[in-house]
Amino acid sequence: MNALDDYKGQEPAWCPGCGNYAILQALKGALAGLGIKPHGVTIVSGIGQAAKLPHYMKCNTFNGLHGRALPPATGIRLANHEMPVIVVSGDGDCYGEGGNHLIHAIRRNIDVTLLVHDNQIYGLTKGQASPTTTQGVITKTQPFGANASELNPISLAIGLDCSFVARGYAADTVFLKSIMKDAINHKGFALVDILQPCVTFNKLNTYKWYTERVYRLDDSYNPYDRVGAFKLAVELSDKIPTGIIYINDKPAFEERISILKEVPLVRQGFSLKNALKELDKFF
Ligand SMILES: Cc1ncc(C[n+]2csc(CCOP(=O)(O)OP(=O)(O)O)c2C)c(N)n1
Ligand SMILES: [Mg+2]
Repeated sequence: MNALDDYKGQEPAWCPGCGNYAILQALKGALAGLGIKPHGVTIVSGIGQAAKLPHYMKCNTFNGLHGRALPPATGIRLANHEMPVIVVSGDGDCYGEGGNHLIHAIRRNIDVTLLVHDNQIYGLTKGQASPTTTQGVITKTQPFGANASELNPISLAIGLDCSFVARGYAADTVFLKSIMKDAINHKGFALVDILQPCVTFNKLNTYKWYTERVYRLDDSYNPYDRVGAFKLAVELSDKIPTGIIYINDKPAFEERISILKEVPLVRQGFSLKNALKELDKFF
């Protein structure tokens, strides 16, 4: 069993009280609990406060462009599909700038785990509205209130028939850790939208606000029922369900590529002669 300290990276520079600390702790706990060693996992991110998480971990990491974590994660996974790949993103990074990549990664069903720190605000750039900011909320750049209606990532993912869709809450760290373990173990694309209080820039969705609304789905809930999951996702109520909301066990992208059936690309031999022969066919 690994100790949480095995994954310890640089000292986090997040604000005191930020929900990101609990998410970092849950992720270390999930990896340790699954027996995944630091050298046996890759964490990929883009730009934002959430996207700094790989700096605070010791493992293989790739920190790319804003909204662009999923393309390198796809490449890493295709090069070595024996290594778990985790993408860490923010609500702006993933649902805004990276929205197009998200849609197509879900469609491909690439076997990566996507953790979205959803603080319903752009944190790094100091408090502009993100795609999940509640309509009407006043921000620095929208003094008359966020104009557009908020995006519902859970119903979007179920609509795209995403293979695994879950919601966690940073302050319910024990449950979040168990959701992360299930998401990492799942074969296929797994989205975990994590409600993350931003103590500095989001004065609406506070710890108190979430704690009054969040509840855990229990064993009587069936995540394999797509219509039921969709209903749960779009139902407007004062209560916010957390847990695994939807599962569709279907073949992952890697399983549908014949050349990946035997060994990962990284362990397949490369012959320049054969490559040049194949290239010749184009001329
Ligand atoms: C192409 C591009 N557009 C805009 C920015 C500026 N920018 C950096 S982070 C960010 C928003 C991050 O918000 P989110 O993903 O929600 O992460 P948080 O900081 O809230 O964790 C923006 C707009 C950028 N770096 N690159
Ligand atoms: Mg954010």
